[in-house]
Amino acid sequence: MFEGIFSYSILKRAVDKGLVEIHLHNIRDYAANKHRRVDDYAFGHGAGMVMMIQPIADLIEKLRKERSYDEVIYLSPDGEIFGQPAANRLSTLQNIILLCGHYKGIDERIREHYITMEVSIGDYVLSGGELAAALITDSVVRLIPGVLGDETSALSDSFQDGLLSPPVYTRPADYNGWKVPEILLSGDEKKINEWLMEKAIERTRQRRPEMLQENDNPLL
Ligand code: 6GU
Repeated sequence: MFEGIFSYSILKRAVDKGLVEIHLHNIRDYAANKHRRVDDYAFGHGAGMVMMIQPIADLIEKLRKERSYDEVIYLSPDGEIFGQPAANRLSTLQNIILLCGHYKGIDERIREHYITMEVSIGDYVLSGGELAAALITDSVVRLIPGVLGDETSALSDSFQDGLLSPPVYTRPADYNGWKVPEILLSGDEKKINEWLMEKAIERTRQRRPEMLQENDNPLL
């Protein structure tokens, strides 16, 4: 599931440039039984399988001998909803583990003894944590200095200043009568920046009004 995602575009470039290392581990490779089973029936519940402690514990113990980890993150719908502030913080760390849950979840003792942070990507249920792990990886890696060509572009992303992005345009300035706003062609940088900020605020007010209320946006 991950190989395609990590083999293209910005993630691939980041890996090729040596700016990040991404290691994939298959929990099944750590199963102690010959059928490579990593799940078992839940104690005290009818339905659903639970991921066993031993393969996960062995993998985490092995990794912790190789390097120290700043966070061991469990991807689960009960986690804290992931957002840009968490992406920013994770991008400053050295090493993190992303553990993908499956089935009904992982044995609670793994959460108690190894997990330092639980993350969800939204209020819907996925069949496993892999898509969430890929999404988090993308959002974190692109913030590592040197990963994006234009150093400033991560800072001007939607959300980075608590606002949605203003509209953008490129050539031609007139496409069969559909015109680019005059001000963007004026060359007046101050006026242009004021216009962009106004449009960002207007778009945020129309589409995500709650963002203007949140966290005392210093720009407003
Ligand atoms: Cl991180 N995992 C699963 N299985 N479902 C989710 C999720 C994670 N975040 C939202 N739904």
